[in-house]
Amino acid sequence: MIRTLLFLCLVHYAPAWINTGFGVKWKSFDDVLVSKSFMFEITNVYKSTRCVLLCLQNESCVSVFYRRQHRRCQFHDVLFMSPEDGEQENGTMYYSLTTGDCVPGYIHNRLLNICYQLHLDKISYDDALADCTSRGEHFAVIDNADKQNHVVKQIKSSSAARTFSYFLDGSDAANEGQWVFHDGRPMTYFAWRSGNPTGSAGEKDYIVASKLDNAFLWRDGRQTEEKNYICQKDL
Ligand SMILES: [Ca+2]
Repeated sequence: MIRTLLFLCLVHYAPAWINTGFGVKWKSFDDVLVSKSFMFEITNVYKSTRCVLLCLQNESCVSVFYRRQHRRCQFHDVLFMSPEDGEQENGTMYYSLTTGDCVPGYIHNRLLNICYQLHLDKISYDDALADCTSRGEHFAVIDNADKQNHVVKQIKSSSAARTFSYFLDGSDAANEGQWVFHDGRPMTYFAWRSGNPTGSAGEKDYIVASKLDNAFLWRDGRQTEEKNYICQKDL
């Protein structure tokens, strides 16, 4: 779904504040207000560009709403993927923030230095990985609790995304119990669901962030399973 959203115009920011970057107005988000889980809100802002500039100043900020009639900026650390996730309010302008090599349409958490996309089509591990690598990407690398918490919050922020489970980077196919990322780096952080991993040698060698309990904790999954997936673009 995210790939189908249209971009309207670029709003340039003061280059003294950050090296590269811009806000992208998501045309699909006209007249949409998301009132939940915002980071913070300020009042008495007269232009939406001011909201974009303020969002750029905070590395946690991924998207911002300018509520014109209230002259307020509403900052978020997630990207809202669907108008159905918000309420309708005339005059609200929505911007997503990307910088550097993270292209529009991706979720860019500058604080965590990750750039990624959720893919809401359910396909096999091999096909999902092939889709990521076709763009020079890999499955999302979750190597600390902050990234896990952020990605879970991002998934939960979308009414469509939160109904799925996702392939993430990491495998113990080469050596059972020795989990490594795509580049061979040993994994040291895990967000296993209770009782996982469950696989024995040669089976369940891949990581799935499971929708069970709406927690998106991990289980070890099989290569033949069909799941949704998250691709990450290196910056
Ligand atoms: Ca295994």
